[in-house]
Amino acid sequence: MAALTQNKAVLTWLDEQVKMLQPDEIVWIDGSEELYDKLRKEALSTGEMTLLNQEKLPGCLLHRTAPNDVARVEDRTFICAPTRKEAGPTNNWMDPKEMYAKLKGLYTGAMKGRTMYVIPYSMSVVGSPFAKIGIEITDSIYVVLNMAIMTRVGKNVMDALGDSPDFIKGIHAKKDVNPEDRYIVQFPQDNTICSVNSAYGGNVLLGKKCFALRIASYLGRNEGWMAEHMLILGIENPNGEIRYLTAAFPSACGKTNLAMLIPPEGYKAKGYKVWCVGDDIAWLRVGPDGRLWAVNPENGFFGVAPGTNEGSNPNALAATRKGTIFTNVALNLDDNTVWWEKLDKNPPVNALEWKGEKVNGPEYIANGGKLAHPNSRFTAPAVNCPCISSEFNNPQGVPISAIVFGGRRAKTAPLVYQSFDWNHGVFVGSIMASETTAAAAGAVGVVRRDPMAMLPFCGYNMGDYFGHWIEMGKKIPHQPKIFNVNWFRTDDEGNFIWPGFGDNLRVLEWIMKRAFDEIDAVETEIGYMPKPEDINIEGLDGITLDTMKGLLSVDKELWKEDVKSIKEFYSKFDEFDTLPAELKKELADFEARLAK
Ligand code: GTP
Ligand code: SPV
Ligand code: MN
Repeated sequence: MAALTQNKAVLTWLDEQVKMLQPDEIVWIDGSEELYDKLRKEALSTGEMTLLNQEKLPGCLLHRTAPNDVARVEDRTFICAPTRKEAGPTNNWMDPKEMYAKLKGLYTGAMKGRTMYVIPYSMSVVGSPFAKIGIEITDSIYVVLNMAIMTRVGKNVMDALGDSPDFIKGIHAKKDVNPEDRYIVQFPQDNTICSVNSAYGGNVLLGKKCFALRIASYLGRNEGWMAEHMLILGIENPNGEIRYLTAAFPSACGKTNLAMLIPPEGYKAKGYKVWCVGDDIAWLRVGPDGRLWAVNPENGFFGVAPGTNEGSNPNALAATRKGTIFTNVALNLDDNTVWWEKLDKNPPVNALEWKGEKVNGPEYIANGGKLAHPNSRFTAPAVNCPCISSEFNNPQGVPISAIVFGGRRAKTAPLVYQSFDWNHGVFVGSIMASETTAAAAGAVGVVRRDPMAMLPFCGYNMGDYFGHWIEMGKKIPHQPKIFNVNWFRTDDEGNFIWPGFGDNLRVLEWIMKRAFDEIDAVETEIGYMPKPEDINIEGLDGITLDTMKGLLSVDKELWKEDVKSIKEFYSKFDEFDTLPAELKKELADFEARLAK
């Protein structure tokens, strides 16, 4: 098949890869519906995908990954910078030469008897000055069809690249999905990503975490911008004014849900609306007006399916009703639709669970089984989302008034607090902690430090990353205010106290009022906090002023314990001495406030 470009750098790189991978055939993905149709048919004929009910779910497909290949694999993810110092103490590192040699062994002949697909894609609007171009080669139709939803793919991307050698190289070979030889490797200095022996989302859709966070965070540091694991949303108030915020929560901690939230009845009645610009990744730059501006580099949502329903997130559910690929959810054999935990109260009786085994749904669940994998996902086009922002395709992005950090903490962290200033906000982000989730392989529910929700996604030394945050603060004349939230505080029985989901708007309202200096606050050891009566609880069942006092309480003893664990985490950065002095000072000041 004819190449979609005459670009020498591209063609030379491809030639090398073809020699190594030895595919039978090469197919350029030109972005045409015709080609996607052909690939869909092929994937259906081989059983790689299942066609769903085309009346209820037009254009929707189901895919199952190997049972050992259902989440990101952090222990097999590497940042291969020239030195270990550049990768830093929180990333796996291997000497690039050694890693390239290992990968060459795994890649050689890996596409024999297979087709190599070449996917030219743009992160952010094609041709925008802030967009970045990548080319992913893969032997998986699943990857092609997912990339077509998640990014902007096609010949126009190659046209936008022209003769430039400035593109991110991505190689993915599925091989036999052997977990022992699975590697997800970033070479930030070479603009290169290599993935092998996986066929699961975050490991293989290379535009997402590998490029738009790991490589982009490195580029952002060099070029003076930021790539963050953040949703972007706009809150339209009854005057029609829209104020934007970004929020960084770790994987499976509520970004997609917050980004698409539906205002509670009382707010709706007053005319509040929420607009989604992005649900996972934000690229942030200082605009000519001195504000921080954010774009979402993606074009779709790779969202967690379980828990998504008419009550929790009707917008996400609506987004999945057409043109969506479902991964590792259950199949309802009676009507050929999909099901996952908490979709509704009627698990299909006649079902294939996520691994493809035929089961009686209600019985299977009664015996402790899960019909869908906890990290099962939907890949849905952003345009499907009923609350997609009119600014979604604006290459300049949207101006950000508040940055929100948050995680899953059963105790310690209150519902919301505000940092004293930018540097204190960077400190608040750097000490983020959260219970681990099914989004990555490994134990679930263990509290770990996950600064800025970037622990698995920072493409360089995280101490230097903190330094970059401090430096960015100096370059933003009109800084957003920085906050921390926790939707996940539990009572003595382990139930979430705060209702969450749409009702989180009640907290965002306070955040925006603070961002625009429209309300005062209480100064505490950890930061500024709302007066309990300043969070609107009108129309909330079972939440009283006392509940709010509890949710907003600061337990100094718990925070003193937390300081011990913060120190332990910070001490990781001693080895290369990259923790900024500003953060050391913030920690000392915090300790002093707690000791008072
Ligand atoms: P990634 O795509 O992995 O980055 O996840 P995410 O941060 O977008 O998380 P998502 O919104 O998909 O939510 C993950 C899980 O948290 C789902 O099971 C949700 O139902 C649950 N969740 C989201 N928001 C809330 C909330 O406000 N309260 C509670 N209790 N649970 C929530
Ligand atoms: C996450 O784990 O944060 C995700 C899903 O958004 S993945 O694409 O697998 O990274
Ligand atoms: Mn994510």
